[in-house]
Amino acid sequence: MTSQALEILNFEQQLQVQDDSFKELSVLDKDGNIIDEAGFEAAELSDDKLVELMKRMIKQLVLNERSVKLAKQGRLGFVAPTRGQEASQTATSFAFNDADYLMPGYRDIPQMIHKGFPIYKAFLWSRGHHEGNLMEGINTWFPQIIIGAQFVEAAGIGLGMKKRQLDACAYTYTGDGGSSQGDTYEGMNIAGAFKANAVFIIQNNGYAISTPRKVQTAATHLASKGWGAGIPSIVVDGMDAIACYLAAKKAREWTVAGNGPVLIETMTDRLEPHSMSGDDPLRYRTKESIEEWQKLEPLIRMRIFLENKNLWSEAIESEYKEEVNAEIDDAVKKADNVQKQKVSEFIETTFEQPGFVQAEQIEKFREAGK
Ligand SMILES: Cc1ncc(C[n+]2csc(CCOP(=O)(O)OP(=O)(O)O)c2C)c(N)n1
Repeated sequence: MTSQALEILNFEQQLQVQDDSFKELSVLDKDGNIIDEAGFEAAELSDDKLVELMKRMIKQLVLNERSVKLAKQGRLGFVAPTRGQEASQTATSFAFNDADYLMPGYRDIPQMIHKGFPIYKAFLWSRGHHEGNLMEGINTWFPQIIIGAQFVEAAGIGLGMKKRQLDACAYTYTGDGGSSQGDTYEGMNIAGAFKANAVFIIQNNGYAISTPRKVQTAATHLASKGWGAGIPSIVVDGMDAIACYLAAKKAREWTVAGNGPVLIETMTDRLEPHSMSGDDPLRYRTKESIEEWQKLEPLIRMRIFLENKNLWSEAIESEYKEEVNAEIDDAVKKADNVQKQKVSEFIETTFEQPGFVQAEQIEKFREAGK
C-alpha cells in the first residue's frame, strides 16, 4: 500500500530527485560533433555568426595570455585569468544585444570588451585608475568585486527595463562561490517576484579560490538555487560554446517577453590560478584534474567543428591572433600614457558627493601634492 505521507517523508528519494532534475544541455561534443541537431538549429547560428563567435573566443584567449604576462611583469594590478571559460563567458554574452545591460564580476572582462569597452580602460581598471570605471555610453557596469552583489544590481536594472517596457534585459555573472552569497539569492528572489528582465549566470568552475564546490554547498546543482526563487533554471555544458550561446539566447527571449528571469549554471573550469595575486592551484587541486579539463577546452572542439565546415584554419587563427595582439599593444601604450592618478583624484571620484571624511582626506592629499 502506498502512503503519500511516507512518500513525502522519503528524504533520500528527495535528494535523488534533486540530483536527477537537471540534465546538462549540450550540443557540441568534445570531438567537435553536433550531438543535438535540433539544438543546433535552434541556436540559429549562421556561418558568419559562428566565425564571429570563434573570433571573440580567440580574442578572450589572447587577451588572457597577454594580461597574465603583463600581471607577472607587474604592469597590471588585479588580473583574474579566464582560460577555460571562453564558452561560459564569451559564448553566453554573444547572445545579448547592445541595449542589454551587463553586470560583470571581476573575471568577466572579456564580456565587457565584446560590448565595446576599450581594452586600455580594462587595463586602467586593473591598475585601480578611476578612468577604468568610466563606461561612456556602453551598457556595462564595472566589474563587481563584492561577490554576488551584481545579482541584486541586475535585478534592479532588469526591473527598470521591465517597467519601461524596453526590449532589453540585464545579464549578470557570478561563480559557484558567489552562489553561496546572500546577495545572489536576494537578487534572484526579487527579480523572480517582480518578473524582472534578467538573466543570471552562475559559472561553476569548481572552486571558490581554493574551496571546492562540494565543501561550500550541499546543492549538487547550483541551478536548483533558482528554483527556490521560482524561476526557470538550467545546467549547461560550460565547455560547449554552442550550448552556452543557445541557453543564453533562449533565456534572453524568455525574459524580454515579460516572463521573468532565468538562471543558467555553466559547468566549466578555470584552468589557471584564481587571480595573479599569488594563488597556486596545485595547493588545492591535482595536476591531473587540470589536464582532464584541458581536454575539454571550448576552443578545441570549436576549432574542429569550424574546420570541418571549412570556416576556420590555422592560418586564419594566427592572422587573427596577430590582429588582436596589435590591438593589445596599442591598448598597453594608451593605458601607459594616461596621466597617473593622484590619491586625491581617486577619492574625489569615488562618490558623486564626497562625505565629510572623504572631503577632509581629499584636502589633505591635495595639500601634500598627491
Ligand atoms: C562578499 C565577498 N566575500 C568574500 C570575497 C573574497 N573573495 C573574492 S573571490 C572569492 C571566491 C569567489 O569564488 P567564485 O564565486 O566561485 O568565483 P570564481 O573566482 O571561481 O570565478 C572570494 C571569497 C569577496 N570578494 N566578496
